[in-house]
Amino acid sequence: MTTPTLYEWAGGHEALRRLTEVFYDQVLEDPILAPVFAHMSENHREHVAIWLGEVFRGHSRYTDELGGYPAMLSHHLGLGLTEEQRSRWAALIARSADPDLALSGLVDLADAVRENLDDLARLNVHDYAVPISFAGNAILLERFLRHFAGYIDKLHGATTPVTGSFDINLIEREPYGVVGVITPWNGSLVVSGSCVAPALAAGNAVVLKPSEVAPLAALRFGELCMDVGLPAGLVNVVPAGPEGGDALVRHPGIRKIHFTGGDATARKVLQSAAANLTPVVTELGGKSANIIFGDADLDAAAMLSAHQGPLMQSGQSCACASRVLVHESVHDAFVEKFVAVIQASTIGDPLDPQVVCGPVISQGAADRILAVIEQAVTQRSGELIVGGKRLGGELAQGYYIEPTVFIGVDNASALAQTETFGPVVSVIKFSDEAEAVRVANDTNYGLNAFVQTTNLSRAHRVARQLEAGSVWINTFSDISPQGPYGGCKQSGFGRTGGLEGLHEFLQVKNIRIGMR
Ligand code: TXE
Repeated sequence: MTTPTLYEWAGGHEALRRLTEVFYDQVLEDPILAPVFAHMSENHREHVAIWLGEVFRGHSRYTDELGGYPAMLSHHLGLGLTEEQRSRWAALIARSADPDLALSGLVDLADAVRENLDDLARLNVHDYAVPISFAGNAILLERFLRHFAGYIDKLHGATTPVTGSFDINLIEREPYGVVGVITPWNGSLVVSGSCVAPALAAGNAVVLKPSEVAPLAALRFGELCMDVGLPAGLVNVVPAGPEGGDALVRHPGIRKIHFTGGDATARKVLQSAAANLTPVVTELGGKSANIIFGDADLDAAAMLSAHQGPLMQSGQSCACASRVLVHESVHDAFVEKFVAVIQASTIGDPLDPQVVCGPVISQGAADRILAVIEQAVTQRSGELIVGGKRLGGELAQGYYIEPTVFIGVDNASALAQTETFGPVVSVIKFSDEAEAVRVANDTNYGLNAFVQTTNLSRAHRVARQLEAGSVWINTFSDISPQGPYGGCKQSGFGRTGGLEGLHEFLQVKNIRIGMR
């Protein structure tokens, strides 16, 4: 099969082909983008054409004329998957006959990520405005690749006895085939790593669909996969919007979906996946409680709560500790230290290494967050003591929202119950351990929970009562390849990381050999 030209990929659309060419002319003159796009192969130009097509479709009056565009995407998907992907997958399975080769492939990819950490960090900044001081999360991608590479030659099954017979009863785990990974705009590399690495280690091929808001780092990752010589088609980065995501979920060639994003989208994904009964893992939002007990180290707790709360990614993280539950005996002392850390933090240009808090992702997000704040003030959900406004002055051009703190918050209020996905936290006072646990669990979400205490027995006791997939005691939500990460309740189901994360990309087969 001949590789379609850019014009063909543009669905024969002159304007889109021209847009892509103009895009390239501009990009190759840009000091930041040129290094990223200059040595992009024809194959990647297709992806950029598709990505531009999505932008084009959204902004142009050609929508009707381009009506068949999603079809082009599923054509793109269908074509590769049916003929080439399967053969490449089959090649990979054959390769797994030589685990050393597959293992070295993932290790080479981890090395390539290591060599391009600065590049990937800068693309993270361009993707979702995460401060460069925090954009180095591509190192997690590298760690996931190294960790799961180690599993490639250790994917073993089991045998079990069969009552009253000498039959051999084998339990084997096999790859699904081709899996789809859909990532959100915040932390696309971390989510990519936590899904793509175990999927490959398990012997699957992957179609990775980054968010249309933040495709750059994922595209670069796709390129690194090509650069290290992974079989073409093993990792396919398809930047597209909701339609593209839906096309991926509905595609009969996709045997498993890993979705990370909001719960509203997750419901659509599950509905679409029902068509082919495609199994889905969902990693969704949170409204995590951060419990500060009276015996906690308040200076450490204030620092952690500020960064795990409104500062890290401007609160745009599923792991944002957005409900701070403080024991009445230390409430005022803690709030004073907490506010001091927030007010001492540098807010500004995410490319400035001194900056710890950058803008939010879009005008829409800024408007939504300001509306949440205004509603909380109007409904007296709590007392606004810090922030609450959009920043002006030299930051007026950007979507900067002040880190915002409400105290005396009613946990039943929308402020405390709805994921804001912005730099807004609620402080809630409690009087005893049972009340803290009750309030912490009084949410639809269950992704993370945080506990600050110097009492180890209490830490263990409380951790077991908290309804959350991960509980962090006196530490940040330091996601690692070794630990299974994921939610309960409306924060989703399934896990990434650890053996649990690997098993998400393997299906179990029972083989019984009759011994007569
Ligand atoms: O999500 P969206 P966003 C959560 C976070 C917040 C949300 C923010 O808590 O709620 O994600 O991310 C694609 N069929 N997490 O705004 O809008 C879309 O193109 C198929 C949790 O990006 O749900 C994008 O690629 N796909 C998390 C992706 O879905 C569709 C870590 C997510 O988009 C689609 C980070 C459709 N119909 C954020 N519509 C965790 N728990 O680890 C959109 N998409």
